[in-house]
Amino acid sequence: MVMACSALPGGARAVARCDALGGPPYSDMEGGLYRAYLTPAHGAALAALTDWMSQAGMTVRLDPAANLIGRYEGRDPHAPALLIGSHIDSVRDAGRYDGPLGILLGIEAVDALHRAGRQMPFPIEVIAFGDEEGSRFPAAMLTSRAVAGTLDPAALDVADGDGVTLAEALAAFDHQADAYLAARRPASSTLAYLEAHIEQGPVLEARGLAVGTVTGIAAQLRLSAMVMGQANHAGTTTMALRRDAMTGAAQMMLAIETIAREDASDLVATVGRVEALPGAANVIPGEVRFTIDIRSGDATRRDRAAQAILVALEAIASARGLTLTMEQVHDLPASPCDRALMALMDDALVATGQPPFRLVSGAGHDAMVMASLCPTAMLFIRCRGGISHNPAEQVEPADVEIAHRAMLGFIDRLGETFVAA
Ligand code: HGY
Ligand code: MN
Ligand code: MN
Repeated sequence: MVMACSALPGGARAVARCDALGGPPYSDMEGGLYRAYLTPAHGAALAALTDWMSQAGMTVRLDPAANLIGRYEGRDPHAPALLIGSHIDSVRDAGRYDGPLGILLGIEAVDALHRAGRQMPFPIEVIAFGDEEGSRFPAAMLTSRAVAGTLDPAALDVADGDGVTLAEALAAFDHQADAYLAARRPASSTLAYLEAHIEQGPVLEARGLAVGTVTGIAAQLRLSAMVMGQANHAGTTTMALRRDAMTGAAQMMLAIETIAREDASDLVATVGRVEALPGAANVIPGEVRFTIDIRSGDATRRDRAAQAILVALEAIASARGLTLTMEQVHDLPASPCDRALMALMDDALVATGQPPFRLVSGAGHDAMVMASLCPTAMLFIRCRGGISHNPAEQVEPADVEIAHRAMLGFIDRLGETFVAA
C-alpha cells in the first residue's frame, strides 16, 4: 500500500510522511504516537518505508535485527556504502519527527539522485533502526549495536513489561533471536554514517538557525535502582516504625537532582520512570524501582557524578533501614563526530546559504553507536521551542528543505573526496 503524499519531493514530503506515520496504523497507542520495536505499528511503518524506498530506486531488505535497509547502487558496487539513517521506534506519547525524519531525509536524498539518473562512486544504504529509544525492552540502541557489532549477546535476554521476551517478539516478525548478531556489518562495507535529526534542544532556534553540524554526542549512563523496605498497613504502622520504600526513593531522587544541579556544568541526571509496589493506597510501599539517566559531554565528569549519586543513595538507604540494589542498563561512551565529515557538512551548509554552526548533542543517537564501526556525521534541524519526546514536537518544512539540500551537498562532497580502495 503506498500512502498518497501530495507534498513535493524533498523537505516538504519528508515532513508530510512523518506526519502520516504519526497516526494509525503506525502507532501502538490510541490518541497519540507510541511505536515500539517489533510491534504491529513497527511492522506497518516498515511496509510504508519499503514502498517509499522502492519508489526511490532502492532494493529493500530486513536484516536479522529487523532493521529495514534500502540500497541504492553506486558506480562501484563493491565500494563501501554510505549509510544514512535514524530510528523508526519512538518513546511513549512521542513527537512525529524524532527518528523518522532522518530516515525519510535519507530516502529523499536517494530519490533526488535517482530522479536525476545520478550514481555516486559508492552505494548508499538508508537504514531504519528498529530500537533506539529502548521504550519497549529494558535496553536501548539494541539494533544499531547489532549492526555495529558491539551488542553483548546477554543484552538479548530481555522481556518487555508484559513479560514478552525479545525472542518471542522477533518470532512475530519471522525472525530468530539466535540469528540476531548476524546483523553485524563488516567495517569494510561501510564508508560513513550520516544521521539527520531534530536538535531536541533550544540552541538553533535561539540563534535563528535552521540547521547545524553536530560535533559529538554526550556520554550516557543508564541505571535502574531497586529500593526495598517493608510493605505494611497504612493505618496501624506508626511513622517511627516504618521502612517506607517510597519516601526513601523520593529522598534519593531529590539527592540525584541536587548532585546534578550543583555540578553546574553540562551534566544532566534524570529519573524518568518509577514504579511503587504493591501500589495500593492503604499499603506502605515495600518496593520502589526507578531509572536513572546520567549524561555529560565529558565521560569522566559523568562517572564522577554517578559515583557521588551511588554514595548518596546508599547513605539514604542505610539511614532509613532500606536496601538498595543498582543495575547498569547501558553505558554509552561520548562519541565525537568525524572531523573531515564535519568540514564537508559545514561546506554543504554554507552552499545552501546557511552560516556554518556547530553544536554538541545532549541527546543520544544511533550515530554514537555507529561511531565504533565507521566515521559519523550528524546534521541537526531546528525544532520549535526545542521540544521533543512530546506530541508538541514541530519542525518547519522550509528548515527540512534546507537540511535536504545540505545532505545532497554533503553526499556530493563525499563523492568528490572518495578514493576507490
Ligand atoms: O535518550 C535519548 O537521548 C534518545 O532520545 N534516545
Ligand atoms: Mn532520536
Ligand atoms: Mn528520542
